[in-house]
Parts: sequence; structure tokens; C-alpha cells
Amino acid sequence: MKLILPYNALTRRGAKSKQKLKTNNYINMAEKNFKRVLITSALPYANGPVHIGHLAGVYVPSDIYARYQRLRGRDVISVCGSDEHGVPITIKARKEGITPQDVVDRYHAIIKDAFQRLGMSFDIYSRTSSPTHRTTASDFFRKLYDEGKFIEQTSEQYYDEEAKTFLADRYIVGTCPRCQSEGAYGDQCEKCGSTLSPDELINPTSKLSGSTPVKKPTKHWYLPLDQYDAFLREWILEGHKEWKSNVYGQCKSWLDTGLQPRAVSRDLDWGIPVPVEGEEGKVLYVWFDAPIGYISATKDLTPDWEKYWKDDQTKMVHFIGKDNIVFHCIVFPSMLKAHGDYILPENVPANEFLNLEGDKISTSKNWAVWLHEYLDDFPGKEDVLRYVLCANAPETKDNDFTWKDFQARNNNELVAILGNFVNRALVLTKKYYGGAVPECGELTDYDRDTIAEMAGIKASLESNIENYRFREALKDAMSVARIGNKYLADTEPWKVVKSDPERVKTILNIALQITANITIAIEPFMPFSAEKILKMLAIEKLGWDNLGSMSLIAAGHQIGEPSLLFEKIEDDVIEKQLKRLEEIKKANAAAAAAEHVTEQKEECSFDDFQKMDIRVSTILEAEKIAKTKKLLKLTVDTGIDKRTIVSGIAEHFKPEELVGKQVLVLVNLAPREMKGVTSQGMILMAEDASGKLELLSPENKTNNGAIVG
Ligand code: B3M
Ligand code: ZN
Repeated sequence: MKLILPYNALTRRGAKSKQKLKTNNYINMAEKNFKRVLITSALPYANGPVHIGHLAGVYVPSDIYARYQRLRGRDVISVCGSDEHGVPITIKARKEGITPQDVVDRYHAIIKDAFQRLGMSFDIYSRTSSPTHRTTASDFFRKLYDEGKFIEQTSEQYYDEEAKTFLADRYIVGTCPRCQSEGAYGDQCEKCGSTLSPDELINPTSKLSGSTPVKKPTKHWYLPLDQYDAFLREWILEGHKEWKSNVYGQCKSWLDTGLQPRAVSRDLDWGIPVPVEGEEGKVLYVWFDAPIGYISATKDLTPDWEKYWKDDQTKMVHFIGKDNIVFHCIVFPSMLKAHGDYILPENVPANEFLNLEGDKISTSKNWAVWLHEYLDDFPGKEDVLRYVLCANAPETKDNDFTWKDFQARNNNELVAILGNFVNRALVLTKKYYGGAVPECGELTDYDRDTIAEMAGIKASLESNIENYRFREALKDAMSVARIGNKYLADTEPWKVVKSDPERVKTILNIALQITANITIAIEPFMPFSAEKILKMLAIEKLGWDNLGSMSLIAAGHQIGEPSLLFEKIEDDVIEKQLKRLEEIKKANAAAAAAEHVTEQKEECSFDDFQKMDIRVSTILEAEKIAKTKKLLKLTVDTGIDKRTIVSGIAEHFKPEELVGKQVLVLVNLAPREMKGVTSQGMILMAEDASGKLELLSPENKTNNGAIVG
């Protein structure tokens, strides 16, 4: 079992003699003596806002890690930015009749602002449409091109003769060869989820002009990933057995499946032009240029950028979601290896996916909690979201976000434990000593036990954060508040103060030292709350090494004004969010229904139809049938007679809204007994694929008994 030491342990002891296992020019060192940390976070596509899935998967963990490294006083930079190329952006632009630059300008601003409001402490939030990135990506490609690292290949691709352009996979639609459904894309069928290639589509059609595309030869460049198999096996499978199992496992299966050459260019007019003379109309493939965005962002951040990217004493960590593992563990490292000037990532702690109320988050279906909307709906609750998304992070398997859990964690953990303890410690100090920190007197055994418990948290917190176990680390951070909360509940200073005022001074001194510890422990997770507590204590930000100390605030120090850190979230606030999701679900079902029409039944004869006797009728009375959810008992005037009909429409119509309505009734349907009521006929309804029900009524008032034929 390889001993993973916290970073400082390595620097303090200095790196032991490096056992150099030199294979394929990659040095696999057992221990590394890192001098700085470079943190990258996946560049969000600028074709929509970010949602809680992005935050839980990538940005909350990355910010916890960055804040922790800074707290440790290390040389650390955290870079991110908008990923502004790729086909989805051009599709969005076409749909809205604007340019791709308009799309990325809109969403770059929304994303950047929302990240800033949530306290994402990137040192730079850049964008891949920047001039620096254009040059950096273009030079990167050109170096590999000049050194013959690409395979140049001409192949037949679909071309739209009307739009005069080659078609990216997403611009070709047709019938899915697997499930025969219409509207499958050239790369994927969204109905059955099959991965496709344009050649597999039946009746391919161009989304640009609607015409049938033709095959034309076009040249592209391919990175021969298969040639990096040995390097990747050595670097990952031998050299990084400590990577998270979901990451290591995915890399192993990619390698075991066998790597193929991967195209690094596209026939598009939006992106970074391929820097080869005479090759106009071709751009770098978005997944070739985007990771280089980390390098260009660093260049824009600091003139010292090379010490982060070219010195193997930099610890580089990529924070991503699981769908980006292949690009950050296989493709980008192969690109960096091919280039030769850059270091490789030390770790890629990818998270799995977060679902919402049991369903997959979907941008296209608006099934998401959008960060900018959350910040507008919950002002001052940035840390609540950071806390809940860390506590529920999909670190090793997909997880689910529910609004009920969000409310419960806020009320039962943040309000009841963290907020309650801090408020008590401060308010009682105000009340008994006018806000002056009291002297700490004689310690009891219980005090000593509490102090000892405090001392044990730092090591666990460090180990969990250093090993990307942020859920566990958050529990460590919260345990400081739990210890404080229990300490006050057990010592009950509000009861003891009359009989033993000296004792209470010691209790509150210890409580205030614990409060000061909380500002250190929670800062990476809840920076806004840490800041608020520092202000209430009227002290400066404390360094990491102070964590566990019980002499952080001197007796006599004057604290500031206490205020509540968190407030309860009431049911109606959650109901409003759940209602919003309900509306979205209905809208999606209706949209799906509009798209999908139930197949026609088998043919019937005119005689078959003649057997049915359908009459215009009027509903005279309507009432729910007890102990059933769906059934209504209707009294109906069919023109022939007045009769009872039972109908399963109680979830769609209120009884009172049916009385007086004219409907169509199948009067010669054999009577049926339902829940003790005999039903003589059937009310005809229209139901679409979404389950939406409509009554069928004659356009104008019609005599009951009129025959429908
Ligand atoms: N733009 C994000 C995604 O796949 C993608 C990350 C690029 S990181 C270089 O959702
Ligand atoms: Zn399909």
C-alpha cells in the first residue's frame, strides 16, 4: 500500500532519494517534492448557464481544494474560463439567429458573474475566444504538426451543397438504425441513447438546409493515440494507482479497449483556424483547443506561467466531471507528451454525476437548478448551497439533490449546530461580559477532553482534503461546531452563571476559542460564513497552523456584534421550488407528446364502427367516488335517458367544473360495475402521449341525443 503523505510532510522531510524508474522517458517517482500547486477546473461550455450538477461535480470541490492550499500558505493558482468553441454553440446561435460570439459573450458573462457570487476563488476566469488562447492553441497545434506528430488523412464526409459546408455530426439527422426513430443525430440517437456515426443514419438530412447531403473528400489531422498506449499505461496504470477508482477504472478500460487515432480538426467556421496554409474553413477540434485553455489562462494570469506548467515540482490537479475523464487522462496528457515542454497532471479526482429529484439533470430539458437563479432566489445563502453540494457530492457514485434534503441540512445542521453554537458563544459573552473575552480559569477533566478532541481534527481534515475526500473533510470541519455545541449544552453556562461565575468565564473562553477554530476549518467550504464569524469575533483571518489551538483569542479582547449565521428555510420556500420543477416536468411531457404520436390501431370495418352508438349528452351532476383517486360518478342526460356513468377523470377535472358541459357518450357500451357503482356508457376523451386529457364537446350547443357518426 503506497503511503500517501500530506504535502507538507513531504516538503518538511524533503524528498527521499528519488527511486527513478525510467521507462518511456517518463520518470515514475515514488514521492514528489512539490513546490507549488496548479489547479484547473473544467471550462464550462458558454452555451448555457452552470447548474448544481456542474458545481457538485467540479467547481465546489475545486474551490475547497484551492482555498485549503492558500490557507496552508502555499504557492497555488486556480485557473478556469469559458469553453467557447464547439458545435453546440453554433447550433444555439443558428436557433436564435445570432452569432456564436453573441452566444458566448452572453453566457461567459452569466457564468463568470454567478461563479463570483458563489465565492469561486479562481485566480483567473478566462475564455477560449481570447487572443492569448488563439495564439497558444494555434502554436501548440503547429509544433505537433511541424514535428510530424499528426496523421494527415483525407476521408469522405457529408457535405451540404446548398449551405456550401461540410456537416459536423450534430448537423446531420436521420432515422436511427437501432430503434428506427426519426431525428437521430449523426453522433447519437437521443431516443435510444445509441452512439452513432453519420454513415449509419438512414435517410441522412442536413439540419442546415434540409437537403440530402453528399459525400465529399476532406483532409483532417489525427492524433495517433494508439502510439501513446505504452506511455499511458506506465504513467497511469503503474504510476498513479492512487487515483480515484472511478477514474483509474475508466482509464484502464479505455486502454484495454485499445486507443484509436482521434481527429483534432473540424470543417467549421467557428473555432481556432487550423494554422496550415491553404486549409481555410478548418478549425481545431474543440477538445483539442479547450484543455490548452488552462495554459493560456495561466499565461494571462502571470508572467511566471512557465514555472507552473514546465517545472515537475508543480503539482497539477485537474477538477472535472466523469464525462471528461478521457480528455483529461488520455487525450490531453498525450498532447502534452507529444509537445514535450509541459508537465503532466498529478491527479484528476473526477466526480460522478448529480441528479435532481431522482432525474438526470438536463440543460436541454431545463431540468436543473441554475446557479444564477438560485443566487437570486436565495440571497445570502451561497454557503448553504456550497455546504449541501459538498455534503452530497457524487464523489464515488452518482448522487441526488432534493429540495427537502437541502432544507433539512440547512435547518438541522447549519442552523441547529453551527449557527446555534456560534450565536450562543457570542451572545452569552456579550450578555455576561459586555463582549470582552473572559479569562480562562482552572480546567476540568471535561474541558481537557474537549480540548484534546479539538486537537485531533486538523490531521484528519488535512488527509481528507489532500486525498480529495471532501465529503469526509466537511464532516471534520463541522465536527468543530459539533464539539462546541455539545460543550455548551453539557456545561450549561446560562444555569451555572449565578452559582459559579468563575466557571462560566472558563467555559465561554473555551467556547470562543472553538469559534475561532471554526473560522479556519470551514473557510474552504463556507467562506462567507467564515468571514462573518471573523467579523463578529473582530479578529483577522487565521492561518491553517492555528487549527486546534485553544489560545487564539486573548482575554479582554472585545468581540463585535453577534448576528445569526443561518436562518431556517420554511416549507413554502421549498414548495415554490418543487412547483417550478413540476411545471417544467409538465412542459417537457407536453413537448414530448407533441413530438411522439401513438401508432394507429389495426384497421376496422365500417360495420364495426356502425355498432358504436355515440350521442351528444349533458353532464347534470358530478361527484367523487369515495376512497378512489381517479373516479367520478356522473349523472348524464343522453337525450335517450338520464343515466350514471363512472369516469376515471378525477385527477384532471374538478366535479364542479363538469356540471352543464356537453360531452360525447358511447351509450351502447355494456354496463360495468366500478367500486359498487354501475356505469352505463363512456365519456369520450382525447389523451395525448403526455397523458394530458381533454373533453370532446360539440362546437355549438346541440340537442342531447344527437347522433355522432
Ligand atoms: N467544456 C465541459 C463539458 O464537457 C467542457 C470541459 C472542457 S475542459 C478543457 O461539459
Ligand atoms: Zn435510436
